[in-house]
Amino acid sequence: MNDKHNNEKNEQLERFRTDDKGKKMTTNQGLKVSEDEFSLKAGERGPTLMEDFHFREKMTHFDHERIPERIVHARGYGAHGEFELYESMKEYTKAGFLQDPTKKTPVFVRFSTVAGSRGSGELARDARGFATKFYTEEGNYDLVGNNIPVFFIQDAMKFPDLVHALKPEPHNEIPQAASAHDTFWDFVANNQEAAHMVMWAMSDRAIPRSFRMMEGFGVHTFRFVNHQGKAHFVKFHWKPVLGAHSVVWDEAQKINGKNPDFHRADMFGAIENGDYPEYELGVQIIDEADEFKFDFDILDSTKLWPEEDVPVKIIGKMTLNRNVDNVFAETEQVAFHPGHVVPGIDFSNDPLLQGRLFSYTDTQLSRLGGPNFHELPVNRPVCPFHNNQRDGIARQTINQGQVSYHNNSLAENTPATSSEEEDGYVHYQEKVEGRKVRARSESFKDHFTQATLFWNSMSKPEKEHIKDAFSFELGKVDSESVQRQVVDMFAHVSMDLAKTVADALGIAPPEHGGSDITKTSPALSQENTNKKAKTRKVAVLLGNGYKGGEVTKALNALKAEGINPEIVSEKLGKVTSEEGTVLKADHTFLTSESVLFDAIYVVGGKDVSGKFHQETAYFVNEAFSHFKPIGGTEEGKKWLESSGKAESVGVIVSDDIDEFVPGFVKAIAAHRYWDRQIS
Ligand code: HDE
Repeated sequence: MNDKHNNEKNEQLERFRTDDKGKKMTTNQGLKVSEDEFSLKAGERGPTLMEDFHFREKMTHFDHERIPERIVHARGYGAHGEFELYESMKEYTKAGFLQDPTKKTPVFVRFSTVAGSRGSGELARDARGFATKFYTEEGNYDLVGNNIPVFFIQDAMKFPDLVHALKPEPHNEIPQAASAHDTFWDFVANNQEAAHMVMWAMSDRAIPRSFRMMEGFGVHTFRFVNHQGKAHFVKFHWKPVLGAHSVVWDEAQKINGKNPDFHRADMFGAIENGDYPEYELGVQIIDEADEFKFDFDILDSTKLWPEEDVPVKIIGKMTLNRNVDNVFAETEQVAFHPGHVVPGIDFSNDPLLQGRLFSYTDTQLSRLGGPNFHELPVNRPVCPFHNNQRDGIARQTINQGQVSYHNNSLAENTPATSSEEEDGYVHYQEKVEGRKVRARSESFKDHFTQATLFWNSMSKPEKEHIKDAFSFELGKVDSESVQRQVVDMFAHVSMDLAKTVADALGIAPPEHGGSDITKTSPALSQENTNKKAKTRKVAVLLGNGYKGGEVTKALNALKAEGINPEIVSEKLGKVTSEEGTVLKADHTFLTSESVLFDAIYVVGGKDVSGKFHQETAYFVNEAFSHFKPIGGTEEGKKWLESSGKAESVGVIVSDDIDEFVPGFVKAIAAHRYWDRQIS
């Protein structure tokens, strides 16, 4: 049993685990196998025989190993953990897992990119899924969110259109995992409600440094309902303890080539290392009486609630502390659904949410092959479940007894329903009236105010990145008409933005536009996030002939700060100091590159080749152009000085390790030096 961080869910999963190591091979029927390399043939060079049941079973199973990938969010990474509450939320909700701060709730989280296929590069410019399954004593509660707090469309009716436009184009299946193509931007220009989310998607948020450094949002407005039946509107937030950080676009594209598994490797490594990713759960709460107090409709998923207007109350923390045993069994087969709720959490009339409540079960039917996917180990609730649903493909439960209907007398009318007092789920009795209409509410018609709010809230470098992102994406669009339409559309967000992009595209600037919105929301800028050096990866460029004592001291001091230094040299194996001591290289210049690290520590050595110098120059120049912190001691310091970089911000050099380390740690925590100029 994997008893590290044991909990109810882990105990349940344990019943399904099996370890084949050290066991005798059998068929699926339990028959011991005597030969597994050769099929049964009529003579050594003869044809294979039909009666070879072992071959047939092995091949048949293999032939059916794949299931359809998720229609969106196909590329994902899952991990187990637990959620602990800081303070009881009983004033607002009767949800059992939000009552008692001493109680921990097991969770499973799956992070994902949206557009790409299952094997696509993880550094795509894209929203990220952030789906959490809470295994509560009252049943599973799924918070199926994204790392962007708003969405492209307002009504679920348009979701198939959005996804068709975003996915690779159907005539040639190009491009993979990218929105930089004609159909996506044609959709945007002709469905202008997308303006706000597109601003986020073109921002640094769409290229996170790590799943560990990414916010999560429930997006829709939900309801909290307390024991007295009083409801409040609520929005959910996950705030990463390490802060929200991103890479730069050039880096993202290179990472996709060098290590398309970069995000999952980062998560896997952090959890195995004991650097458990942590996210605080926050809620924004609006009294029902205040529903119409805002200059946007709180049912509109293209709008956020500015944190400065509706503060985020931090109510608990989730820690991810266990990697899955088997990616297919757990991460691939997990089935999330925003309709998996518990008493005390209810829906709003957001038309996007309402449509999702249909789609998620429906999609599992084709993906997981039938209606019994709730029986898969990862999906089972930790509380018992009883009802009159029966049979279906791959049913595992053996329901005993004669009765499978309600009402009945033969089983004393059980399984019995529960009253509200007995924690039966009772839908919030919102009064609803109106005519049946297919229409967009008048209150949903402003598409640009919050897009401009987002733009206004960005720091200068963040604005530059957005301009570059639009210029990149539209630069990949063939249709000049689409380029024109998009530039004209975003002129309503910012003339500065639209003009810069038009210039980059070589088309005329927009004639009309501009915005008189001046409001900002500082919480939207990643400049104002938590900044920590802990868990950052540093490449230590080391060659033979370094000062052994000094380097070991520096590495130990970095490790003491929770930083992960990894040695990069010309060859794997020993790197020998001038005293004859040895450090082991983790990577070579061939197997790694600066884009895979947060910072570079250049040491070099007295006995290095010209090639080492050349490789170091490439490594450092690239990191420097990506605004990364760079440190140098010994030969590295000299090299940084002679190349003119030592004078730049975020470049820390010293001959004294005691002085060097604190300065370098501070630089690593700063993440990037956006205003760096090549001196
Ligand atoms: Fe999803 N979405 N979605 N979505 N979504 C799916 O369900 C859908 C939306 C989100 O790791 C699918 O099991 C519709 C918003 C995540 O397994 C599917 C609409 C948000 C995941 C589906 C939306 C999300 C999905 C595909 C518009 C953020 C991955 C596979 C009405 C709040 C969950 C699956 C995982 C997955 C439908 C919009 C988040 C087809 C119809 C908004 C994180 O059911």
